[in-house]
Amino acid sequence: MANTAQEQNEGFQPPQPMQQTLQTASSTYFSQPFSVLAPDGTPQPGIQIEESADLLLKMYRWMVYGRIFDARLLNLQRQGRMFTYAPIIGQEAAQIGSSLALRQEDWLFGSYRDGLACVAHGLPLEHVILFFRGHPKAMMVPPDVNVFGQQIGIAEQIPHAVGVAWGMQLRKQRSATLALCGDGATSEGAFHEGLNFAGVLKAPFVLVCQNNGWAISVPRTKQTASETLAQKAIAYGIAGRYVDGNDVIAMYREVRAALERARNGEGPTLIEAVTYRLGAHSASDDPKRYRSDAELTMWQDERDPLARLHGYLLHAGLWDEQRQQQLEAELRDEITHVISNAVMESFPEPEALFDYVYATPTQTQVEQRQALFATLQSSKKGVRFP
Ligand SMILES: Cc1ncc(C[n+]2csc(CCOP(=O)(O)OP(=O)(O)O)c2C)c(N)n1
Repeated sequence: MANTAQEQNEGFQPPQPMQQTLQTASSTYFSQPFSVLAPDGTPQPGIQIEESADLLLKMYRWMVYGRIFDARLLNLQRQGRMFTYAPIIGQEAAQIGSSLALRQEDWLFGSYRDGLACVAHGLPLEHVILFFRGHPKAMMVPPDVNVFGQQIGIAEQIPHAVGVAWGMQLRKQRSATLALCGDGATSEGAFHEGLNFAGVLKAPFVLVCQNNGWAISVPRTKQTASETLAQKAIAYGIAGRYVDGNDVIAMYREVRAALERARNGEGPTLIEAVTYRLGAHSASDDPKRYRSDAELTMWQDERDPLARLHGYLLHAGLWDEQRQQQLEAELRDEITHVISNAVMESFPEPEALFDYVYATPTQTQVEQRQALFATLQSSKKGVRFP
């Protein structure tokens, strides 16, 4: 049988050296994404690891936590306990490097795939589960947690985050906002509108675009003719950075520096994190229909972000097999406990769809609610969902 994935698409390979180096006053786009660790976990020539052992172990713990809960949540969906799920596997370094670079007072805005970043900035894991159970409680973020509810509309979190950053600037707060998005989001109006406002207002805002190779079945090469996504920063007059998104230390350094510039009034940054979605787009996607096994195997075997940090920790004498087993056992217990509580929460009634849109529903909403109720009542399933 013909390999349709290879016939239709160029696929997604690690970046080749760029044909040109673009330079503006604020940005340099190196020919390769910035990285601190080579894929085998050894430091790149001439680079010192300045991060403390505590920080590196914290990064690793969070990445393992993400890898474990991601597999468990996909299983929950398969068991019918969540409506859908968007796997994170492969993007742990991009999300953890970004999230751990935040200060507590900074705000994080992520999409449906950014649950790990959200949890590492304080969102209880229960909220991620409730989000995929379609429960309104997912959006009721605890008051001391600076994480906006996960966004399902592509790129919509970007103008939200820019608006909050502008508010911080007007209130003269020394804090910033960080939004995460995917490569497909760069083709949405909200991406351009958000970055344009951010640039004009010099808002304390950082956008990490996780270029994971694919927007469902659309490869990065068909998304845009730009050589990199980072270079789009030039058009908005903001800083741009091109970073190896599977290198948690590189991500942490670049996002932390960008947030610091933002808080200092030096303007926003667009960071392209080159990574790869090792899983399916969502629980209802079959990636074998559009991407080759060889591509997946290459990223899995040679570019796994967990293996990279694990390699460094071993090399630095900070890790061993016994600690690995202890950590996994501990995290599995912790995650099992959270899942048991979250699945006790009943599925919301269909009308909950309308409950938190406006404090006082509009006439249109009242009519839509009645129409939905009538339709469900006349269906075989009655008024319950699913
Ligand atoms: C505004 C909007 N348009 C279309 C969709 C349907 N949709 C869901 S995911 C997706 C692809 C997104 O790709 P990307 O931004 O690269 O993020 P990824 O899923 O790879 O993390 C699309 C088009 C949507 N959710 N929102």
